[in-house]
Amino acid sequence: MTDGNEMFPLIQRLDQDGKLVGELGVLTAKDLKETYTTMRFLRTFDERAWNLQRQGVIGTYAPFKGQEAAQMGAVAALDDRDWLVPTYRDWAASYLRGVPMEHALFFSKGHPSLGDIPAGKQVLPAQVVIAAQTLHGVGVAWATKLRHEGVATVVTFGDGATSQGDFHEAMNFASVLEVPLIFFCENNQWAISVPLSRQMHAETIAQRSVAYGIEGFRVDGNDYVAVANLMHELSARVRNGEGPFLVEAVTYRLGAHTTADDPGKYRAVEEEDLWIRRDPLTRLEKWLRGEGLLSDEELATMDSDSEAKVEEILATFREALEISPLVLFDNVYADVPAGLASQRAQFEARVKEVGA
Ligand SMILES: Cc1ncc(C[n+]2csc(CCOP(=O)(O)OP(=O)(O)O)c2C)c(N)n1
Repeated sequence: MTDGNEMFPLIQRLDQDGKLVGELGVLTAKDLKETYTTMRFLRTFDERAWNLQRQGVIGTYAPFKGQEAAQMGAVAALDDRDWLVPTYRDWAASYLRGVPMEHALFFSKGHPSLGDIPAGKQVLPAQVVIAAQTLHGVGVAWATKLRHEGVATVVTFGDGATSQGDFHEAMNFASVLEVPLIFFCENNQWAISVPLSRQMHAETIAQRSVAYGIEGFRVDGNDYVAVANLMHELSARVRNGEGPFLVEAVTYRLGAHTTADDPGKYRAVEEEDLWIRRDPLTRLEKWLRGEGLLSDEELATMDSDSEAKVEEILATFREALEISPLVLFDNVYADVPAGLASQRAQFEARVKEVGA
């Protein structure tokens, strides 16, 4: 049997004790401090979103706690012209690409603004159909190739997505067409309650690249330094026509799959404890402290700034909720069919009768 671990050794630069075991590479200490500040804000947001669901303010939400380094690293090397094709959990990655954080809340509410990606931002709306976006990613990357744009596209997905047919079709298409695409798998070990060991018989996801004749990589997804450096190298290579590539970022979902499930029912506390010790934030914090670049006072400031930013996001979100329920009928047809127009009229009358 193929030994995937031997073929695709885990790339790491910053170990779980926050010690450099490689080089900072293209990153500087300043980059890492900024990254940590953003990570801390994202963690604050994610935890607040969880509480908002519990308070009934938002609907189902998929937390990304634990996956910050993987998501931030995935897009670290992209510039304005590159594309990101994300899933429902990739709010950290989307945020870095210019999608306002309130979109995560819009998504949970089915709010129509969730599709309003700001003009000029090369991000697709979050995909919830597992692995469908891998094909969309191929389409985007292929289009940029046909237009000779020389840009990189990153498509993100979970480990469970690699069990779907769409993923394999996408890998095949991408390799045959040699598109400038990086398949970025956030292997967080669980597809809801199904562990990786019950998803596949191979040791690694990276080795799936072999079957499609492309290069694969396995990186410590909780190590921002390793992920960001790898993505710098690979995005330069895809822009240069050397793609596609498959990256398996080995990480862990520290929370529930979504606010609708309880991981305590399907996974061991010992496993969670192991990964809490590998928390990407703790790791970066240890390094920054070791370098004398982070103090308790700065952490306190980061936290109060993060809280203030979250409050601003919430204010924008609450304001956006003040919309007519009739928007349900907007932006579907240019010429509204008679049946739908009549439904709209009936709905409008009902809303007037009972209130929105
Ligand atoms: C085509 C399809 N089948 C099933 C589902 C239901 N579903 C939602 S999330 C999920 C698990 C996905 O796991 P993974 O790809 O590892 O991503 P993660 O949620 O861990 O980020 C499933 C099966 C879906 N959304 N789409």
